[in-house]
Amino acid sequence: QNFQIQPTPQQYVTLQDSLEIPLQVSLITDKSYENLPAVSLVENLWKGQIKENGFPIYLGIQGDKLVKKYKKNIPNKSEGYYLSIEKDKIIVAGADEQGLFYGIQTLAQLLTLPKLPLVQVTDYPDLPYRGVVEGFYGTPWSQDARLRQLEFYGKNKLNVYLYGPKDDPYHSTPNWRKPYPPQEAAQLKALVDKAKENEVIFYWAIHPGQDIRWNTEDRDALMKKFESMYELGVRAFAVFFDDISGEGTKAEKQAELLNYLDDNFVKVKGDVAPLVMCPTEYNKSWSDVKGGYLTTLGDKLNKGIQIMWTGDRVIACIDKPSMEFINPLLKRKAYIWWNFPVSDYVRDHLLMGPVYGNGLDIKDDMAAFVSNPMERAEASKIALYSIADYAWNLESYDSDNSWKRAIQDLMPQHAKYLETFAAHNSDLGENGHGFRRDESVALQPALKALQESYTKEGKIDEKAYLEVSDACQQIILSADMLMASKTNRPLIEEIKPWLIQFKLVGEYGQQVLQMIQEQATGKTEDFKETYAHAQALQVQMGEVDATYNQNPYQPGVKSGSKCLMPTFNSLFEASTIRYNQQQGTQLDTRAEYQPYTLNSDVSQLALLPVRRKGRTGAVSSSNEVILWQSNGQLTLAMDYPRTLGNIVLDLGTLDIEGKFVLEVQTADGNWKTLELKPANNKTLLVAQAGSEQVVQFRLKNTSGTLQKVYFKRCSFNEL
Ligand code: LOG
Repeated sequence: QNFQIQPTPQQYVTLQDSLEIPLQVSLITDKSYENLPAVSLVENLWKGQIKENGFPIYLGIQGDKLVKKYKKNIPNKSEGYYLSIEKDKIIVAGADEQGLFYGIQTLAQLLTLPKLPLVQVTDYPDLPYRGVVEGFYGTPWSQDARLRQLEFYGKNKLNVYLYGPKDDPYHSTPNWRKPYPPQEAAQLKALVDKAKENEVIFYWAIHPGQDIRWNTEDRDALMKKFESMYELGVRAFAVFFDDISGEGTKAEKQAELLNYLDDNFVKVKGDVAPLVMCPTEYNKSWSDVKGGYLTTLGDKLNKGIQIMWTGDRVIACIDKPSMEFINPLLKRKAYIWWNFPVSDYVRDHLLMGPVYGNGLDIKDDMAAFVSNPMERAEASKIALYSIADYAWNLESYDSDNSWKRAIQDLMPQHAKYLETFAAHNSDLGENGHGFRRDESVALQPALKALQESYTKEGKIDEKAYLEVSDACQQIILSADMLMASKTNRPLIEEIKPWLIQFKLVGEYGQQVLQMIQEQATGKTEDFKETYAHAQALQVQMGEVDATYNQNPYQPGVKSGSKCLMPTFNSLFEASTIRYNQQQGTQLDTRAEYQPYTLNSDVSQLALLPVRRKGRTGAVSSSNEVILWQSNGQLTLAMDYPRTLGNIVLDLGTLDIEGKFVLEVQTADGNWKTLELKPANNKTLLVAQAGSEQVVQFRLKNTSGTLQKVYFKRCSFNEL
């Protein structure tokens, strides 16, 4: 693959000549730059080899005498730089401190080549803010992971990191009022320092909305918390009002608080970055324009305050129409919070495919583009690399090329294997938001041809067969090689359960191929054994799914779930059916079975997947506030009448009397109401389904008005 600067520069001119990499260099720069991250970076590149008579490197910032000659070459854009590598010198001239740093980052990339090419790079970012919002539910990133991230942001020219993990108790309700204990405080301070070294603005976010009271006491508590974070070195702040209900959601009050912080904290301190806020109506599908929430924010919030936005839906790609909808309401450019590759609502999947779908023509419409990533920090880097590429230079963004470079960057020695893995671990599976990604793209035609010719006519498409067979081998090889790889262990540790599963998928594919071969050629004895082998692999895949990553939300480990597994399962079933017909046998033909079906006219619930593990059924939970319309219902139907034990619900409230009714329909067709009782001191509710066999149960809003509730749990067990 050809060498390319990351992120894709605006202008890159190469002079078709090169230079031996200078072993010793001398820095010609201003004394006052001594402590700049850019200068430390150069010093690191030539550790101990910065000498009086070395190869000259000029480092300067627009306005300096030193780079006066290049005044015209330096882009007149913040964070821009001009880098010129000449036969007898190197010039790095930044439009500002950050620009100088990025110029050196580009130089650092060129230094990985065998020889240093003579080039002139004129470069700057399309968007003023680019980066990451650690804003997901689930285990927050570890300190080590965050330190590695910040360095990665520096390398990829990302300049913001917003710290806002939902499960950090000191970020959210009720402990947002309390200062961090000493150990956590020290760790945050270390992150702030690391961010500075990488020219990343470290935003600390607070999430007070669920229990904030709009009085001076809570306002002062918030100011005090900001003050304590300021003391740790934080110079950028955000307030998130997402996923809350009640008092805290009032636009008027939110704006008042933010303006107060802006006037009495940000402006008073003088060295604090613009405030960022996440609104309660943070996407179009939930916004009630007539209700006036967004227009109130747009009108009232001080002009310098940034407002976040996730697009047309919670999970959505951003395009021109999405920006044209929101910007006029906010009376400013929206600060995009892109919910990808976040996987806190599909925790059994890894999202490692290409980043695509965002408009390439909206660089002037956004104030920022930040990504909400996966709980798995290293695995998120494939997407983050491409997001950095996109946000720097939208028009030149090429998703496939960027994806391949990202993989190369993460695991240079084993890129081929990681690419195989990532190609088949991209989609999210069924989910409540209905957001999907392409998967197994290159193999799709062969999978389809093989499946169609065999299931329809019992014929084997030889070419497709060979291609799929080869892919299975590659899958097994990749899983083994990655598992044992000595490079990038943090990544391997994160994805290990999926590597184990991935290998089984490859092995299962091989057995299924053998099944259709043996069935088609009449090797009946061989078929029986291969069938048993395939079943044994199904059992093992089930065990991996039931053993690793057992979070209570979407437990388990799915791999190749969009194309590989459905094709293999269909071939398993088709070949077993054909075999049974031929031999008069009754081998079980089912590769997998779904006994429960969900049905709902509440749009946020309608797409939630249901799963069964052992004798327990569960509807996938949801993170956000559900707008449950009057008479709206959720029904769970059984494949045949089953005896249920408990039905457990968590709507985030115990106050359901007169609002929700839970009913079961027994085998005789009658409906009866079940009593929901509080199960503990939290918000869990339990009902006994009784001893009769049940065909379905339903939960209905009988209050006559819209209810705003959470949907944290809906599970049941069979007796
Ligand atoms: C949350 C976020 C979560 C994401 C994906 C925003 C603004 N808030 O539905 O914390 O990671 O969706 O589940 C959200 O997106 N709520």
